[in-house]
Amino acid sequence: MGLRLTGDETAVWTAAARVLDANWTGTATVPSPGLYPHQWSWDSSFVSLGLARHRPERARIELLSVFRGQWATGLVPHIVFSSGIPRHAYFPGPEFWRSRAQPAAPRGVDTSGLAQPPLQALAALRLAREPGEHRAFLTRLYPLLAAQHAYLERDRDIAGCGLVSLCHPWESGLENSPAWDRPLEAVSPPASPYARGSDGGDCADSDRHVSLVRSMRDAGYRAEYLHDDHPFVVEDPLFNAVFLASTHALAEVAELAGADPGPHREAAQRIHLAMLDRLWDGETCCFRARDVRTGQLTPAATISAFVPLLDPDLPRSIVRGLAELLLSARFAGATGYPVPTVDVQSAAFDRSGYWRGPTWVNTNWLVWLGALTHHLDAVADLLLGSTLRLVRQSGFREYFDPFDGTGRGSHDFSWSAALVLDLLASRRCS
Ligand code: 2M8
Repeated sequence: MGLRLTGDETAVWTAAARVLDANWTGTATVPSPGLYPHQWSWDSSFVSLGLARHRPERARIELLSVFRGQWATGLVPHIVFSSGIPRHAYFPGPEFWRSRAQPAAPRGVDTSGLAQPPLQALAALRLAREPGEHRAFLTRLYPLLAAQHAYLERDRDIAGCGLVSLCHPWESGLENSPAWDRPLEAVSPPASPYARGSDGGDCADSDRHVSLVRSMRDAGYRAEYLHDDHPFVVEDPLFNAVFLASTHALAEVAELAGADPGPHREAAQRIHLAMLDRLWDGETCCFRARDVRTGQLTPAATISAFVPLLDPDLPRSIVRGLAELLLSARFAGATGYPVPTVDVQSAAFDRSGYWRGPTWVNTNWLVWLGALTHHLDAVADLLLGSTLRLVRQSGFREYFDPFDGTGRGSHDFSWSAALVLDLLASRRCS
């Protein structure tokens, strides 16, 4: 592997690589064969980031494979369903989403009709920085990425202010985060409950989640419906910060593929300004989600607040404010295994509640990358060290108790393994 790792790190590397091999289907990597037996969009990008350090050829296949599910609108759906998996293995499955009834959806494969944080361009650029010849791959991938970004700018800037709106909590990747509690109050639960509730969240909220999918599906996932009538419309710092980082990456991918980077640079500038204008709360020194329907910023301070560190043009005073909040007794300073996904001092914090408090490897990785972007070396080292401690102690679990590091959720979780490969490999450059 060409890295200088300690014996212990080599053991962690080997174990992580083994998880990715076990979860590989031949065309893609599932997040966890038992719980999530299909391909998820942002999981797949995280996996390709790790594979880029280990098996670049497979990273290319992984990155391209999610675009099998891309719609003619440019939407990269958050789930591409694998065929041959029993219907009851995951709910809601293809029969609920009914993508094939949509003229814009692909014919040969079932998908969901939602987006997820668009990490693909960022992953493609990082792969291109690994040794090897990447031009042909990037030339093939670039138009798919450009269509994905164009869809988000055209159909999902619902407020018309330069940011993407989420139309479902699942689009955030942080399904039951307290950031969605207020906006979800506007969503009527169905008359009779659905058989779900495996996500550790409130069952009424799970019902609202499924109800939102049904409304979108019944409206043909049309942009006009989302703009005019859909009850859940929220601008999220994490999603938009990832979109911004990927838009910067897309400009570089465009250059490498011989295309014009100019429009992507302009788009990045628009997103940068809109994030500061609409999501930065100067009074509390925190980025917060904005409910577009009410115009209000949501009260919850969550891990999403720190992901805008990915913006290379973030003003220095904001970077300092975020670093202070991150290290304070509300987040990293309060726990032995940072970073908790919710302010530990808030009433909504729940140390074992899925996205309501536990530490996750992928959010640690995003904040780590943001810290590196701003040369916050002590913060980056803290995140790298605590993430490695978590997986050494508890394995590649889905998420972890932030106080004692106990592993929770599924075992052998793909992005936990993949991002640890990237963290370990980054030591090569330090
Ligand atoms: C979780 O989300 C799915 C719905 O998309 C679920 O709760 O069933 C989240 O952790 C999400 O971020 C992740 O992409 C997905 C698969 O790992 O699971």
